[in-house]
Amino acid sequence: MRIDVLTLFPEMFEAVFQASILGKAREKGLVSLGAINFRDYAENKHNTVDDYPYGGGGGMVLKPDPIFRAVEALAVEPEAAKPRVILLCPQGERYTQRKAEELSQAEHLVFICGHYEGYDERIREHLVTDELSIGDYVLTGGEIPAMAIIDSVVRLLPGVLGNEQSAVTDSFSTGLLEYPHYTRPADFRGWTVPEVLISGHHGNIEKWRRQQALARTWKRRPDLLESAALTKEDREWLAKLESENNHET
Ligand code: 4FV
Repeated sequence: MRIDVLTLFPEMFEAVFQASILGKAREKGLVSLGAINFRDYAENKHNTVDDYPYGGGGGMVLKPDPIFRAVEALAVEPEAAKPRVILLCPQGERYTQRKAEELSQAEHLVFICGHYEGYDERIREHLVTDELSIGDYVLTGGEIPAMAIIDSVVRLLPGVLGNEQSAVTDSFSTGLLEYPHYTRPADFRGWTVPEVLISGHHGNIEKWRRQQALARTWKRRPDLLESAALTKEDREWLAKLESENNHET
């Protein structure tokens, strides 16, 4: 997979693209990661990439020409699939694990990171394929959202995570929140690890983990249960949780 980021602060991506999982994925050749300063594609006297809005009003608007030139300069091989061009903004589609799984199938992703009140609409209409938001809050720029999305997509690529299974059982990948994890020591300050996890009985361990994931999801994110794939056993366990909860209240 090829990923390019259009930004005014390419230096923000240097450490992120070299460290940890992303760095190893690059070294293994599983992904290529590039950060391009789209100011280099501003061909006006002062190299400006933003301008005042037509119609007046506060804030500056990202100009279309530097962005179009930067994307067109990515020199994608003619036979390569056209890239997904992703604009980061609060008005975008709310980013989820399902979207991460969808994007992980793409050959080429291009992220546009702005720092402005707005983006010239012609960028949205004629260049962008996806507008994404990482949450209902306003950041100073699209760089951190781009890093979050790139991180969540690259970890799903085959060969990136040492144990690919862990991506499958992550929170949200199963449609549920993740079950609790424990590691050595078995007794830490008197707080002990659940017996079942030390029993060596894999069937019981799997059942306990599923029940814990259901309970945690039921308590913290019941909305996820509406779309999760639940078995008859899952539903029986949830009904038990409900009845116990009703007796307590
Ligand atoms: C954002 C978000 C976000 C708004 C102004 C960048 C900033 C500036 N992007 N999810 N929340 N973007 O706040 O994706 O253009």
